[in-house]
Amino acid sequence: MCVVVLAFSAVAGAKELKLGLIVPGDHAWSQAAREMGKELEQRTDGRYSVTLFPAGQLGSEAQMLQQMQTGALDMSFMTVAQVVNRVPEFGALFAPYLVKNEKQADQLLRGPAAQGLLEKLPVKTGTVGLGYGVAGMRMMLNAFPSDNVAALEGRKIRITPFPPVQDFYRLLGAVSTPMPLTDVYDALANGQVDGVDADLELVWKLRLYERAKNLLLSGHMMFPVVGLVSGRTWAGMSQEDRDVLRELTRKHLGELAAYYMAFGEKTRADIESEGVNVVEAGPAYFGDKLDQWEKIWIEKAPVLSELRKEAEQL
Ligand code: 3HB
Repeated sequence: MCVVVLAFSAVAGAKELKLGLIVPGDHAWSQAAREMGKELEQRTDGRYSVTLFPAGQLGSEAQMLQQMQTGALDMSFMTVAQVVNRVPEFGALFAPYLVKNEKQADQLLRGPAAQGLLEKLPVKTGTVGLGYGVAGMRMMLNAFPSDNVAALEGRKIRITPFPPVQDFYRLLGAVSTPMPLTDVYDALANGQVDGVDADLELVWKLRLYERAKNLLLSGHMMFPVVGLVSGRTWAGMSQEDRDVLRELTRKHLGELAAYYMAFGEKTRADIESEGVNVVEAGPAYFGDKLDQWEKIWIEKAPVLSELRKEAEQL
């Protein structure tokens, strides 16, 4: 009898958290969300479970942010790119060559300036930012030889549409073309774009290398993800459950950096063996464009100077 009552009460109090992502189910962010959900269920004795909606099943990130505001969606692992559209200060995290690799990106995201930015989210977005993770460093995959920055002039480049990246490509003289991840392969195939701003995971998992053969390993920006929970969902949780959700989100997002460091090493060779011409590039490739970008963004996002100082210590 006692067992029956306990089992009943566990089910009656169970809450399913809906978590949306724009990335495909096999992307590392989706894996991290899945692992977080499993551990959350164990740690809360089944009071909470997580159901994933990957690949933009619930709409764009802008739509998911709205759904979290109304409480229709509980959680998202979302690009910080989307957050910049609501809170421009976050744009500072996309400063070119702020960090050298995913490991440094992760360290900087744990520091005071980046953590301080999370405090702006409840008022500006109606969500609570639990913690950050990374994607692979940004690079370009082009259908034209791009050994020299001048080669980018007038080219149509697929970008994730948000101001820091729009400014970057405008300064390079390229025509930036916003487009969801799912459309990129076809757009490269039919010439709608000449190149993409992307990371190695996308180039590999979306098989973009089949359609463009010049990989510019520039590592020009980090590309963080933030774990968000709806303010309404948060309000209905006990302090103990909130602490567990925060801890586990930070843990699983925090493991992404090590994953990408290893993934980058291996995948570069895999892509080269598919006949792709790989060229490495650093800040010198972009000449004075980087200073121009910095002048614009130090005004729009003054936290950039703190981030640069913290990055120097890494
Ligand atoms: C993107 O290029 O828009 C993107 C890349 C990711 C994850 C999410 C968005 O690795």
